[in-house]
Amino acid sequence: MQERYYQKEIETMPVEEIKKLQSEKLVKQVKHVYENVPYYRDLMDQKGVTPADIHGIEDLHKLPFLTKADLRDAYPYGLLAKPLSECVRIQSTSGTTGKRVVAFYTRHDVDLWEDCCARAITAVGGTNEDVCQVAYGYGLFTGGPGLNGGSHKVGCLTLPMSSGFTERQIQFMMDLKATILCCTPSYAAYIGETLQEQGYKPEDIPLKAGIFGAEPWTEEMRRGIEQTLGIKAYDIYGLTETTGPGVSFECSEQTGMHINEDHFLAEIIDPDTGEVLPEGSKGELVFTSLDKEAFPLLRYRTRDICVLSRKKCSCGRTFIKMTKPMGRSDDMLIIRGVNVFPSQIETVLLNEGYQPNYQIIVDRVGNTDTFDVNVEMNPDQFTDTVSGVTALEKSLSEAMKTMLGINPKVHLVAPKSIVRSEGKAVRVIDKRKLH
Ligand code: DLL
Repeated sequence: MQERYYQKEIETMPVEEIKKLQSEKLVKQVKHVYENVPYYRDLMDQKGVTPADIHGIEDLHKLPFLTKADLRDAYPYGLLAKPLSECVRIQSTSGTTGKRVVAFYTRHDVDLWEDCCARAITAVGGTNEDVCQVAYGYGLFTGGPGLNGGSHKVGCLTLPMSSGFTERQIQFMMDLKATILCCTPSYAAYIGETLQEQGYKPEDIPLKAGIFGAEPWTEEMRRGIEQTLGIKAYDIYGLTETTGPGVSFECSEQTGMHINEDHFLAEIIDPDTGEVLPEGSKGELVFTSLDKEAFPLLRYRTRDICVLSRKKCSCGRTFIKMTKPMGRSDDMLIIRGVNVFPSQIETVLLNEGYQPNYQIIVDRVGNTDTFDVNVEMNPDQFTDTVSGVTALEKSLSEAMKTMLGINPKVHLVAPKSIVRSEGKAVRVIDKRKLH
């Protein structure tokens, strides 16, 4: 595939020029924030730093961090840097615990966000000849609106399906010959499963590419979706606080996501000490939005753990790349003292020939953690004898022990008995209430 760019000059800009641009934007942004947001002014004053101390990106480390707790404290208007009369949109996080985070956008902010999504769609080969089916949720969640806006900018025929109503998704996909599918990877897998059940083979499906993100997914899951749908599956990352999807996106190399560095300045820190780590280190991703007007963020701690790399990319883009988030510094499970990432369980399931339809249930009885994993059987196992199923459960539990260091109790359950998600899958039920 010939590499396409939405804004070639920016996306392939020499690194030194990107850094210069970032420095200029940072100086302006810090001034804008200090002058317009009392909450930030207080944080900066407490740290003894003023806009006069910030001359470029080399001074970034002088600024205080901002956390989700700050966003909640300042809810709803405390971090607003523009009058409401200049804001045209709000979006909100998909979080179900605590107070929601609301993000505000001026027209300029929506525009830059949609540019980022347009870059992602173009990077997977999207043009005005494509039919782009957006099956992320629409509404307060940023997935639908972001990719919808990007798809318009590219000039694709946009199918604003939102998530759910899978039969209807499939009917539109087939009748209107959708070529690009945008949704969560778990929903893409479910759509693939449903298509298969209806007797469609990969070559019957008009799709050529998928843009999947908003939740962790593994390389194994990518391969599964690619095979079932007969497409290339690309990752996309973002968070409501920094606009939404499109903060970073995958290119033809499919080896990590390019961060839109003209808008977002990335750092990796040690989540325990806050120390900035050198390129190539694994740590918590921190973003500074360089030119967002209404809801600018300086050094926002995402809690996502990943690695950054400036290794030359064959696609020609010069933007730094981030790996898939490898977990979150705050949702990693600690079970009987062992760190467990749900993505590790997913990897084992796919390696052992199961579908990634599972649920982890953690509880505490007395002082001991219980660790159960419900996994859907493959349809051919469903007819097995009880002793056969017990043997399969034991062997899966052993495979998980090799990966994690501890044995979960595995329960094979009937195919399709774990509730399918139309948005982000609920993989973990932690009944311990440790937070
Ligand atoms: O999930 C924005 C989005 C929509 C991204 C559509 C991609 C596609 P939030 O609901 O605020 O925003 O959740 C943000 O989701 O901090 C990550 O932990 C996780 N996340 C987002 N993209 C990925 C990804 C949207 N590609 C939080 N891989 C982030 C793994 C992801 N985790």
